[in-house]
Amino acid sequence: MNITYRYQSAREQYARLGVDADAAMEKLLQTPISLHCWQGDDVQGFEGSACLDGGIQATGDYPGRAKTPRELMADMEFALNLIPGRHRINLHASYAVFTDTPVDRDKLEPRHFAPWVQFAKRLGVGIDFNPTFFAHPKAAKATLSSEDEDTRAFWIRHGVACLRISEYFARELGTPCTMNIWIPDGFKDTPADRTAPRARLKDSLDQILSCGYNRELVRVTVESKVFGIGLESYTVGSQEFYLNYAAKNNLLCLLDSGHFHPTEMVADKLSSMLLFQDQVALHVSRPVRWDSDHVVIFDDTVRQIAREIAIAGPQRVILALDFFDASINRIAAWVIGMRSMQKALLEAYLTPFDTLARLQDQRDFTQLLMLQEELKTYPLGDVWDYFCQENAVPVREDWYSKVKGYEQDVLSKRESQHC
Ligand code: RNT
Ligand code: ZN
Repeated sequence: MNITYRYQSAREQYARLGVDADAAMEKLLQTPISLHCWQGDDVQGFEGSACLDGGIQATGDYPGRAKTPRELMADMEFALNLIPGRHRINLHASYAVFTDTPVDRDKLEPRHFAPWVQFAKRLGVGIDFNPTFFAHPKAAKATLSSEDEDTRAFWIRHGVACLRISEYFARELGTPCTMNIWIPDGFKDTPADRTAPRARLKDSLDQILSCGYNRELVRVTVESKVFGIGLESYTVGSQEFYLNYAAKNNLLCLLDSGHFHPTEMVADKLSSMLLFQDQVALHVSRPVRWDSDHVVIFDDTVRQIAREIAIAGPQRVILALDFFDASINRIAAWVIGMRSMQKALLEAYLTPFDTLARLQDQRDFTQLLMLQEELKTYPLGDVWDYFCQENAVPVREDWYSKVKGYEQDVLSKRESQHC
């Protein structure tokens, strides 16, 4: 049936609930999501590193991994063309492009990211950034919390270098850069001293931030984690550590949906955090039994997160995805993750919150439960299809044949190689 016709019918059904479907689609256009480059190459980067460490892991050996800047950029562009709306891209320091002699991470300069700026300018997107505190010989034991002063100084220099690069992105592209700090430091077994590593992390962050960066251009976020592989008993950068550090230093917290105890809901944290902070940043991910970084799908966790974003207003939540699945077509992984997040946001923007909140205030929990359940079968898909059509991207599963074509023409011709 005709997409426009279906949309008109859906629009009427939502209007009866007091929901404006046109406004919901407009809001969705105003909700950029930062597309993480690292799904395209299993978090390998361009430094020739063979294996991932730091307690994170990409499993699978699907052919066609991007191995060069040119390939990764082409793949990201291909994916972005199948995702409605204008988004951002999210880079790691390990994706520096060396045209002359490579330098170590503490010597990185803006010029090493010039090709990314050119790429972002051509696509009309902003760039977000992440220092890379893993997959490096000096990260084998610890980074910003290291007991070895030379190692710690190296990573502090890396943090400062990344602030300069983030300023450069923001200046060049005319949009603030979110720079997210995540470190893998922690212990496999019960630590003797929980305090000293955290005190060193605090001091390292103080030193990085005191370099005098431009806070208008760069929004620093700090990402906590409850555990990682080989770091089961203790992580230095815990939630309490960063919540307090961010509050004291006027930074933002970044919540990754895979970084909490399995029954904790990130969605439930947003309303509390946003009463005390202007903004919160998110890494939307999908943990399956552990922080496995599966592709984001339209599940209850993501739908609840989307609801909180809709209630708070999209400008208060800095949204990025974070997953790396090497067992499926990597471009499809990006497209599925982004489109699923967008569907969840659209559903949230189409929800009659005022009515639901009134029922809650009236303590009419029967009607509230009834309406929440009935809403689940409202014609979200009709609005979504129309949104895709209007934004000139394939409707429903039509995007998949394009990815398959690209796989045949481009990805399958790449040499296979995995660690
Ligand atoms: C790791 C963190 C971190 C990384 C990326 C690559 O558990 O989630 O954000 O996934 O920076
Ligand atoms: Zn993350």
